[in-house]
Amino acid sequence: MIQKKICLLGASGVGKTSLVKQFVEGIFNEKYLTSIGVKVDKKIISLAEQQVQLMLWDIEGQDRYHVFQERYLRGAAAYIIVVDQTRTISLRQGIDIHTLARQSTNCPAILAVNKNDLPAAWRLDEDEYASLAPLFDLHFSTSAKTGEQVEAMFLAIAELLHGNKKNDITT
Ligand SMILES: Nc1nc2c(ncn2[C@@H]2O[C@H](COP(=O)(O)OP(=O)(O)OP(=O)(O)O)[C@@H](O)[C@H]2O)c(=O)[nH]1
Ligand SMILES: [Mg+2]
Repeated sequence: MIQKKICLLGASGVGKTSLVKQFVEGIFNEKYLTSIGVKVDKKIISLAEQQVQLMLWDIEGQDRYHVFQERYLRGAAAYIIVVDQTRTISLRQGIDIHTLARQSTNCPAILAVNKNDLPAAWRLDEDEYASLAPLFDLHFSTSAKTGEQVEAMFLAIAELLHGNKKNDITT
């Protein structure tokens, strides 16, 4: 079976851990327990022709120590930049992290605007959207709480990576 490493990146508290938990376990927790280091979860996705095992690298918020641990990206087939629609600054932080990540990998990048069950503190106007959209291969409006677009996002990523032999991890 092929394996694909996918990193979740973004500022603290945007919902990286919650997205993985919702996708892998179908659980959501209101309590905030900040991540330290990295935790890897696995889930098998069945595509039409074959199964893909996603290895989800849930990484601590990159604003924590003001350093970007690019070594976490080694071997990644894709990364998800998670931003929080209730906090405007998280978009700027997400784009900064994306810029840094681009210095070490050219793999597909996905934007997840999370917490879509809560009122939005910001919305992109047409010009902003036009400049942001080309930076990402896919983008989603997710909720780790309701599960909206969570499975759809990981499925779309698996499909995008399917057939892309680069960065396959074989066991
Ligand atoms: N309403 C709502 N709350 C969310 C959502 N996603 C995460 N949260 C809450 O936001 C807080 C932070 O979520 P985490 O998943 O721990 O965020 P994180 O990005 O992993 O944070 P760090 O590990 O510190 O980088 C928690 O209290 C979650 O319950 C969501 O989609 N909707
Ligand atoms: Mg976390």
